[in-house]
Amino acid sequence: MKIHTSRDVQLALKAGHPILALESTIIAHGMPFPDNLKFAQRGEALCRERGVTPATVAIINGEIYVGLEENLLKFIAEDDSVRKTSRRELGIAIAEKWHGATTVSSTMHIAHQVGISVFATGGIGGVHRGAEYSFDVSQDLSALAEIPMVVVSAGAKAILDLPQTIEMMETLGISILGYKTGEFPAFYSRESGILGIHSVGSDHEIANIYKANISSGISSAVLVANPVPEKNEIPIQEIESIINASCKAAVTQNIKGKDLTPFLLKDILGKTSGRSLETNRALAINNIKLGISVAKELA
Ligand code: PSU
Ligand code: MN
Repeated sequence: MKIHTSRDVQLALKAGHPILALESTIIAHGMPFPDNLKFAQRGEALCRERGVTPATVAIINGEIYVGLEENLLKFIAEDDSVRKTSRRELGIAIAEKWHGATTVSSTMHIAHQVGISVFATGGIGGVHRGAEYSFDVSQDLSALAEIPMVVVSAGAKAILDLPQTIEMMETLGISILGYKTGEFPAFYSRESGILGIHSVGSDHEIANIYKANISSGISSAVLVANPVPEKNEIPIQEIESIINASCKAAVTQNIKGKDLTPFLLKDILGKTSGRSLETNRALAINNIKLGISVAKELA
């Protein structure tokens, strides 16, 4: 696999300086333009301000990039031909010269190939509601099961069946850590009602658990579940009926497979008059901040 690493990423890799991997599906398919570009630029700037090299991953014309120059970041944010590309589609994207935005699964695969160990996203994919009929379970889970990295998230997206997602992660051997909470956060909301998550209090503790996993020969990921800041959350009682309505709309309009998550995020954005976008932005930035400190601990 030929990978274009940006100059900054190359230098940081050589010197052993901290690097934070970032995905591009959240930019291309998770948020509308131009809010997505502003979010991506802010995330990268935060990394730099705090002494960490950002490594946004994407595919341009079938070539893999780790670390995007400004013009490529803009392209990913703006261009309609950029396709959502998960791990199973990597070979297709390369051979068929796609422009691709990488999901959690493909970003983890690529970041791990170049030796980056920390990655921040918004919320991971998981077991969709009604998966007992649709079998729709995100590849994010199989990637988390197989790739030893620290992934910082605000839990799994609330559009999913969260209890089933947690069960599946247990089966797959994924270590879940609640950041300063024993309750699994629900993306837009801090609470999900799912208790019993192992709570950690610092970036140092996260780094130690990851190192202990590695030295034990464990090859699955450490998923950090970092609740959205209180001031930005949409309480679960408020968002749940909206999510239900959006899930119904997806069934009525026969939206399935890889189109489902982007459809739901967009539909919820409409139904909340943009409030969910602000929450998504805030939680993703909050995850980048924690990812930055964990990357520094591990460097
Ligand atoms: N987090 C967000 N917004 C997003 C995603 C994560 O806040 O759009 C993306 C990630 O790329 C994740 C994908 O891998 O959603 C999940 O898609 P699916 O459910 O089709 O696996
Ligand atoms: Mn799916």
